[in-house]
Amino acid sequence: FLVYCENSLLYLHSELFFRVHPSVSQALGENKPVVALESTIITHGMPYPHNLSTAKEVEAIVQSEGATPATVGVIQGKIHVGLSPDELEHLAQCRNALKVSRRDLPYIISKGLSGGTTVSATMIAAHRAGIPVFVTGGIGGVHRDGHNSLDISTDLTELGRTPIAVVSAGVKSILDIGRTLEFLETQGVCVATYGMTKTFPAFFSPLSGFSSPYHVCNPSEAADLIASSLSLGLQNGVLIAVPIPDEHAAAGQHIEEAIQAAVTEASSKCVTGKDVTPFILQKVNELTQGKSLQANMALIRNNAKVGSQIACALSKKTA
Ligand code: PSU
Ligand code: MN
Repeated sequence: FLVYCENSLLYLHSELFFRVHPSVSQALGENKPVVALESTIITHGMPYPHNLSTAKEVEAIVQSEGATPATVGVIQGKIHVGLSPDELEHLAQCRNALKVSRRDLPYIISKGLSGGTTVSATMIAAHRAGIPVFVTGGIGGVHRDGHNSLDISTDLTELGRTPIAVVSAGVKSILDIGRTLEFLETQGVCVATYGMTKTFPAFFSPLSGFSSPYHVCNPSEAADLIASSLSLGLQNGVLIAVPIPDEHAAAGQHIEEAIQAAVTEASSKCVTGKDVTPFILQKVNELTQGKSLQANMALIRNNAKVGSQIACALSKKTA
C-alpha cells in the first residue's frame, strides 16, 4: 500500500517538476533524432552574452544536422527538457542560478529555484525523457589530487549508472586525466575517441598523453557502439570523446600554462566542492584574455555537429 501511494504520488506530481518541450516530445514520438544539451555551461561555464549566443548557435547546428535540440535546465523548481528562447535567455541572464548535479536536484526542486544542469543532472533528465544522445563541451572528472581530496565529479558515477551516450571533447587538463580514465573503467563506461586514432583528447588539445580503449571512425560506428550498449541493457553510459579541430587547438600551450596557474590559485584560495570547476574555467578565461573561451565555443560547435550526426545515425538504426 505504501509503495502504491508513493508511486501514485510520484506519478501525480511528476508534471509539476518535469516538463518536456512539445517540440522534443513530438520528435521523440515520431522516432526522430533528438540531442540533449546541458546548461551549466550557460549558467557557470561562460560569461553573458557569449553563453547565450553559444547556446543558440549550438541549437541551430543541431537543427541544421536534422536533429531536435533539447537543452535541459531547471526553471523555478521544474526540470525542463527543451527550452523556449525566453527560457534560454532567462537562464543565461539569471545571476543566482545554481549549478545543479544529481545531489542538488531534490533541494532545487523543493525550493522552486532555477539552475543550470551539469552533465550528471542532464543525463538524468535526458534518460527520463527518452533521449539517448547528449552533447556537451567537457565532462567533469577526477580533480588533480582527487585521490586525496576525493573530489571526483559525479559525472563519472552518473556515466556508470545511466544509459546515455555523452559526446564531449574529452576531459580538461584542469583534471587528472589518467585517473579519470581509470575511474571510468571501474564504472564500466565504454570510452571511445571519435576519429582515426585512440588518442584521448584534453578539451583544448587533441592530445592528452592518454589513450581511449577504443575509437570510432564515423557517426555510423559510434551509433553501432551506442546501440550495442543499449541492446545489452547495460544501464550505464558511453563516452564519445571528440578531439578539438586542429585549427582551434593552436592556443593550446598558452592555455595549458593558464590552467596550471588557475589550479594553483584555486587551491591557495581554498576553493572547494562544486565551486572548483567554475572558478578554474573563469580564471583560465581571464588569464588567456578570452582565447580559452573562443576555443571552448569552437569545440562545442564541433561536438554539436558530430553528436547530431551520431544521433541521426542512431535513430535510423533503431527505427
Ligand atoms: N568542464 C568544462 N566545462 C564545464 C564543465 C566541466 O570544461 O562547463 C561543467 C559541466 O557541466 C560538468 C560540470 O558536468 O562542470 C562538472 O562539475 P564538477 O567538476 O563540480 O563535477
Ligand atoms: Mn567536485
